[in-house]
Amino acid sequence: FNPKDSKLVLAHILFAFGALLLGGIAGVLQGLVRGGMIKLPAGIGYYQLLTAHGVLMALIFTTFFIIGFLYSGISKTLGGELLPLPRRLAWLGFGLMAGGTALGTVFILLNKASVLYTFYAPLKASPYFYIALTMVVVGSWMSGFGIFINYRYWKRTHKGQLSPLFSFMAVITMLLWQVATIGVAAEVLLQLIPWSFGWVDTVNVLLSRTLFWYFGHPLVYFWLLPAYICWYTIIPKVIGGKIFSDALARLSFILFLLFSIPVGFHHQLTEPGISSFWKFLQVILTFMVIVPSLMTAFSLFATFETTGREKGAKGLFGWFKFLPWKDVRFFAPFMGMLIFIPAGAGGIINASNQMNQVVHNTLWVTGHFHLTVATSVALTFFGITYWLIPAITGRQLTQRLHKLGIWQTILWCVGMFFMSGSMHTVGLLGSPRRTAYTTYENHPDTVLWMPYHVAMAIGGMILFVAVVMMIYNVVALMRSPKGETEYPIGEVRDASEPTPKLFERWGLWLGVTAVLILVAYTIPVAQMMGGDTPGSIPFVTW
Ligand code: HAS
Repeated sequence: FNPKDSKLVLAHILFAFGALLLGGIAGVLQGLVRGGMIKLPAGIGYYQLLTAHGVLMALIFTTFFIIGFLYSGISKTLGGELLPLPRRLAWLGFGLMAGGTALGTVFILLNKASVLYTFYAPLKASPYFYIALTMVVVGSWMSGFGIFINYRYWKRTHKGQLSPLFSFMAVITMLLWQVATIGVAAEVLLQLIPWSFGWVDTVNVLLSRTLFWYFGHPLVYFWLLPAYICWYTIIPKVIGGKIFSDALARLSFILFLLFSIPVGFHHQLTEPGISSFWKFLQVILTFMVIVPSLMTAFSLFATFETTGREKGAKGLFGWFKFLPWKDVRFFAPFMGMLIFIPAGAGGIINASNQMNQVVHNTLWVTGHFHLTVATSVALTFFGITYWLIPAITGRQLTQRLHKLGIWQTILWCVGMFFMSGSMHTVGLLGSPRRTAYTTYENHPDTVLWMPYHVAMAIGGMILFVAVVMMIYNVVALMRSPKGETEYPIGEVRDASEPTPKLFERWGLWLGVTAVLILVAYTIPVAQMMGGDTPGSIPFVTW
């Protein structure tokens, strides 16, 4: 691996795990507070810790890891090293993001930004928190531009050739991110910063939430797609097989680009001010974005089965025995896939308007995203880490590390079973999310919730041990004996269909994406800006 690229990738990955540790500490503490098991000293607040947990885990750990991983794959698949300009842009991005993270964390710890990871208005943070977020987003744009430049250069120098699957997927992931972050950038720059500095007195709350969710839903696919990159391109190689279909994989990523943005209203189904027609339209589009995940599930089963059969598996499920259960590069992402089945089913429940009325703003939703991002995605990222660090630093992934990784994965799943399981159950009993410890004056309905809150805290403690173990494993990876570890990128099965050239017509896909966004958002946003939202008194100006 090119040493300059190795440094760049490693910086991102290690920063990500630093954020995971801090976010984990904040996470376990807020869980214990919520469960009524501890009281915080020195005036530290529950919401302060919850903000630190959400920001560091969901926004910082993920973004740094993803950019590091994507750059590693770009370097590997587009000629063995990065071009100088993309590498410089990535370092600039890293610097901006790291500076933004440090600034934001300081303001959260000072209790000047206890606004949770969604920073909804009218909760107001210090302007410097929003500036910190801007630095993170602008930094990530720099890194995205670097990936686009490297990809374009490769396409120009390899006329008529299909780009490597990994690089195609990395480009879609970053395109999705750049288009999505326009929403949050508009919210922060045009609304929250002027308002928090006191330059304007009011903020259009509905518009700010809409801009947030325009970004917030594709954000979850920005987390998911790198995990899918691993499932599509890395896992086939790790299990000794081949990629089932290059065309299917690319099509599923294109569908994510098209359908993951114009769906933000499914987070706002209970909000007044958006007419049911636009909510309905966005719910339909949400059901469209489930399709590429179903395609992914199909493709994975096909890969497992064809590989197993080539190795001699018989019967309907005989291939199961041929999977490499003792290989952490497979085991951790596989547990992520397995858990993505109930996690995805939960998402479909959330998206169904009537059922959303039951689960919205309850702990069910918290349970949902701890299965999706905090298990399916996180375990896949951990699975990647086990080979990525030794591959780029010239070390070995030893048997001991495989074992440690497998135990870490099991511990994570056990912790998550207790935590997310009780969140889902107590959510259905009505327990709200984002609420500090309270006995609700011993209201009889709420007394039932308490044992679940305690089970959540116990699950949280197990997960915290698993976080510490993961950090230990990262340190162990950095110190493992010198040697070689493969960067496992799969090849496509010979029998698969050729990939249509159309799939690389970027102008076309970006154009369709823009049209879908305009259809889904123009009228409702115009209504919000004009103060003419459904249900409002006509001609009222806000
Ligand atoms: Fe979600 C809320 C709908 C997926 C994350 N979601 C959230 C929030 C987060 C989040 C963070 O419609 C909370 C935001 C907040 O703070 O308020 N979500 C969906 C839907 C999907 C979905 C329809 N979510 C995700 C993913 C996330 C994520 C992925 C992170 C990475 N979500 C919602 C809705 C809300 C919501 C509403 C708002 C709720 C409210 O009211 O506030 C879909 O994309 C899910 C599709 C997935 C599948 C599963 C496919 C399975 C696969 C695995 C195959 C396994 C194999 C191995 C092959 C259909 C690919 C098996 C092997 C064997 C041997 C068995």
